[in-house]
Amino acid sequence: MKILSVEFLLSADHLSNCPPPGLPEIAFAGRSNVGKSSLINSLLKRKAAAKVSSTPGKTRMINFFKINGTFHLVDLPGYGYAKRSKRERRQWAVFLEKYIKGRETLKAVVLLTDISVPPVQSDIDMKNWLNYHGVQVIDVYTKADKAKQHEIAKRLKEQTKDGSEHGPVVLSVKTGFGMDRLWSRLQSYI
Ligand SMILES: Nc1nc2c(ncn2[C@@H]2O[C@H](COP(=O)(O)OP(=O)(O)OP(=O)(O)O)[C@@H](O)[C@H]2O)c(=O)[nH]1
Ligand SMILES: [Mg+2]
Repeated sequence: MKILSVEFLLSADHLSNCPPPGLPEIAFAGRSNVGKSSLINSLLKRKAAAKVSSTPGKTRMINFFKINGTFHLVDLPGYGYAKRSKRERRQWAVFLEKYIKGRETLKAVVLLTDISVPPVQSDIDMKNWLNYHGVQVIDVYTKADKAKQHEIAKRLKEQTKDGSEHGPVVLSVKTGFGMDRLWSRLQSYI
């Protein structure tokens, strides 16, 4: 995909603050610190379109980017960040639910998991919940640069058992491995 333009649209904390629906949209979800914002920057070949941090909890609102004037990429805050107050986590869960259920232009959710860290209950719950609401899920195992070849092979073997139509995409933002594969999956939705 040739990136001709990247426009940061806005940060929203409520469905009514989101940009008017129109263009197809792909959102990035996963645990805090898994690398959602880094992946968006890497896809867009921009250093800092989305804010990245080594401390979890960096992204706190839903951030919308308009690409080539034709589609949106959406950076979601991570889930499972323990340092947030209960109230804040609750508010966030309600908003996320409204966004996923109510956003008619949402074409797919890229669900990220760290390849070296086995999925935790919140990852499984998220995937089931997205499936339940009929949302297309693109499974991505990231940070492959940190994993050994046999770990990658093992994770892929587990994943093919879950009956998904397509296998997951394994990638590394650090090395660029797997990025083309992810782009071609994204393009099938936009
Ligand atoms: N080794 C390695 N590190 C990565 C990779 N992708 C992201 N990181 C690092 O992971 C950390 C978290 O990255 P972010 O992109 O801020 O993570 P996030 O999922 O957006 O986090 P929240 O906004 O807190 O939900 C940063 O230190 C990144 O440099 C990768 O492919 N390989
Ligand atoms: Mg982030």
